[in-house]
Amino acid sequence: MIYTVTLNPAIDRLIQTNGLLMKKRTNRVKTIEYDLGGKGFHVSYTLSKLGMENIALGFIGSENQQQMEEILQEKKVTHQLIVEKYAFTRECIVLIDEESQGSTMVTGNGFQVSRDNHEKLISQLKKLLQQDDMLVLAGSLPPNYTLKQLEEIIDVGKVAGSFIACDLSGDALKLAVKMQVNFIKPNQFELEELLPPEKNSIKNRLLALNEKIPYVVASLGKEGSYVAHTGEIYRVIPPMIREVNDTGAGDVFVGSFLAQLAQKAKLETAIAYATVCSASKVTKRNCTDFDLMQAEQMLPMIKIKKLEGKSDAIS
Ligand code: TA6
Repeated sequence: MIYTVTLNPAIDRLIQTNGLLMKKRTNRVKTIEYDLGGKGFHVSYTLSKLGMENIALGFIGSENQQQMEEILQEKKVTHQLIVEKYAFTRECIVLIDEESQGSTMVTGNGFQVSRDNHEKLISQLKKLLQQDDMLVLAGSLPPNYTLKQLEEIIDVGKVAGSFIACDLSGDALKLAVKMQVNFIKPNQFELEELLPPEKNSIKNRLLALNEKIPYVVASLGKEGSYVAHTGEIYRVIPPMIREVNDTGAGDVFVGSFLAQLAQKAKLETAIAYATVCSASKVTKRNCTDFDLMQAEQMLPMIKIKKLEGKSDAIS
């Protein structure tokens, strides 16, 4: 089974403005839509869409529980969430304009998780997790949630012997690296934070991380990604597409990559599917959707090259 954990859940409020979105101007709303938010939930949605059984774990606020549950139901996300009383699940505002030239996100902070609820999550994970399972930890930590608490969660996965995938950032990501989880997906800035760029090319930084972490994906947005596994580095160039809303593209990448790994696909197949599914997501208006048929049509348009020698370049 694959378990995703969303510690800091969210409802995405997608606001499309009339005309071009501009600073120092009154931007009038054209449409408003609510969508699933929170990286772990997005990964669950992707997994389900690709036919992979999974359960979304984590927390949900009691005060707007019904709204969040309705979105989860509509998106067919199977979940076993722990309710935090008197708390509101945060809203993340995603702004796109009429021209739909990419999105801007403003994220809420989220609610504090009580000690009791953290303990409940730990016991739930201890009961559920087994060796063949995958544990996916994705998204920001709730306010005042400590690294120690995150460490306890990763520890349960370690003790169970599960495959642990982390899409985390900042100190949480550093902890995941220190604890030698199985998969991380830093972006370019996070990669620089993990290992300073002065002496290190991307390739060397990835190789250093790959000594501890079996799968390292460095995402470069429109520029594609690098993937490191068993000491080999792959440079991935995505298809050229018209960007509408890139919010959630990273989550689709993680979900489709892990779906392929869970099915024991070859690494290059996992990379290819993750790249085209996330490219398809970028062409969609909302924050979760992607189209598998459109994605598969893009398979011949991507380049995956194993890097030889010292160069980071792809020819
Ligand atoms: O990756 C997109 C997204 O999942 C949005 O839906 C939004 O809810 C946001 O990320 C939350 O990110 P955070 O890092 O704050 O957990």
